[in-house]
Amino acid sequence: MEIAPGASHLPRYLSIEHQRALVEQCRALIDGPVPAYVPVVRGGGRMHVRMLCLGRHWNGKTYAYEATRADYDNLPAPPLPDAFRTVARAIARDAGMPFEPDLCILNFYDADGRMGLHQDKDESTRSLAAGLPVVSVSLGDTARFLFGGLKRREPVESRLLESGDAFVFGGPARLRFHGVSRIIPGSAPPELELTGRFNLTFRQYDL
Ligand SMILES: O=C(O)CCC(=O)C(=O)O
Repeated sequence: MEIAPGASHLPRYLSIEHQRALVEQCRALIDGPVPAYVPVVRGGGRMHVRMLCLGRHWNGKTYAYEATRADYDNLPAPPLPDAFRTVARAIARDAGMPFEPDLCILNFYDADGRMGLHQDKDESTRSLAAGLPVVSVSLGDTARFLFGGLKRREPVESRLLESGDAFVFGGPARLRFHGVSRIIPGSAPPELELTGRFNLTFRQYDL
């Protein structure tokens, strides 16, 4: 369902079995050999999520992508799992967007998790100019997702992203401001046995 030119919300995109499988992979990854961490960003503030970048690392101090986590522990970013790449490609195709994802930012939100309004604009100039999308997958607790305009001061729409939903923004919507104002604790499907929310945002760094 297109909610604005270039932006689509695909509610209940993933079956519960598919969600369970992805949640298992997310759990293993965030507590694996290269664990998720809470980034401290340029201004010194701590983010309100645990983050793990796959395929390429996003450095919260420089806002640049790199192979190793120079802002934290210098460990290499783990590869993007094939199962993740496959689902992201399928979502983009169903939203009518060309996409060959090469990185994913995996965020874990606990009951107090949130993310301020921001633009995703650290991918390559060519990728941004081509409007290659950001593809987002939500798992677990529902999030109140904020979707604004191309300028911070433009009006912001609030929309609930539930477990299994996909959200895509590319083309003219690629640089729209977005964020998460709150998590609704206890709203995850019981089959997932998950307290909190995983969000996967896929991007294609370059053409
Ligand atoms: O958790 C979400 O739905 C949004 C995540 C996000 O904005 C980001 O990773 O840039």
